[in-house]
Amino acid sequence: MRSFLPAPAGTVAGRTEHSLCGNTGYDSVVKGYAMRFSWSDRRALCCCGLLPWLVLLGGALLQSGATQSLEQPRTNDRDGARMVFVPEGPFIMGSSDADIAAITRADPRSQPGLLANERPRRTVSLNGYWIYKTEVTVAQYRRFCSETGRKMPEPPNWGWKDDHPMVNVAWSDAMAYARWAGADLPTEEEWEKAARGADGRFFAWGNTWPPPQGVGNFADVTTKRKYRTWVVLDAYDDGYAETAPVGAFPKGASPYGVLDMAGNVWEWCADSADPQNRSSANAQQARFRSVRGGSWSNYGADFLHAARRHRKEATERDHNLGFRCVVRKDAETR
Ligand SMILES: [Ca+2]
Ligand SMILES: [Ca+2]
Repeated sequence: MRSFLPAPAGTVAGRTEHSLCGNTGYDSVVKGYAMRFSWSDRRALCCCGLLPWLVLLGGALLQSGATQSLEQPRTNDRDGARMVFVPEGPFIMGSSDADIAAITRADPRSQPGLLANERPRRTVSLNGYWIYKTEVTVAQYRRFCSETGRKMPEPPNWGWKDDHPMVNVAWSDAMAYARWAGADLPTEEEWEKAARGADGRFFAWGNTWPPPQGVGNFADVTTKRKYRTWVVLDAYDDGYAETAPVGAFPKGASPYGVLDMAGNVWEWCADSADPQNRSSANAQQARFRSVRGGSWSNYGADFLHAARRHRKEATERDHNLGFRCVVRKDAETR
């Protein structure tokens, strides 16, 4: 029987997951508005004399600044990565004790003690930024190596596959790539907002656990066929034993249309994760760095919910750990 997590505190009362456009994607919403004005529609509007009013309305929106937050998706010319825009404004970050209890109830295999560092649940406001729609791929990283003379790391045991996420990279490798691409690694705040939107949902896809089929690449029955002693999601089959091609699960898109924010590979963030050194984000000497999102080797709600905070030694290279980049709107005007 499928269990459903209660709506987190702070969710707008009376709205369903669907009304919060969980799987439609931010860019799709923008495109949806554009599609309504076909040429035939425009002719009809002209005939009715509405066009001048539309022009006036557009001018008023521009003057009010209302359109400034609706930045279009764009491509990073450096590496060809597709990026979606996360508009400025507040979102709900972290977990309350009640949230942690709800996750543990929905998935009794969860370890609530590991989630204590997500507290408190709070409102955080960020400036606008673009984030890569998918994890950086093997092909993109290979090109970076080719142009900079950097050596590719050892491949995972399934070999390098061009459209799969890059793995086996240390934090400094990921940061070097981001700089080469004219970008940065996301902060934990940027990563979490891109994953769960502004409505305080637990997972990128909403509040449903176990996950609906097709929302991401996790430790599943396909994984179990290859790694027979592993614990997996017994009723979930995504078809991939290890990594999957990036962006293969559009049903799991975050409210902004960002893909694989749960599963496929963990993602390096910019932040220091030294327990005594949390405030010095980006400190080059940090021994530990934050990683977010879980991977193809995780099966639990405790690992796959969007607020999960995990860390790795910055020099560690792992077959389930990659990254994606951000480009900040304020960085473009400097
Ligand atoms: Ca899988
Ligand atoms: Ca991921």
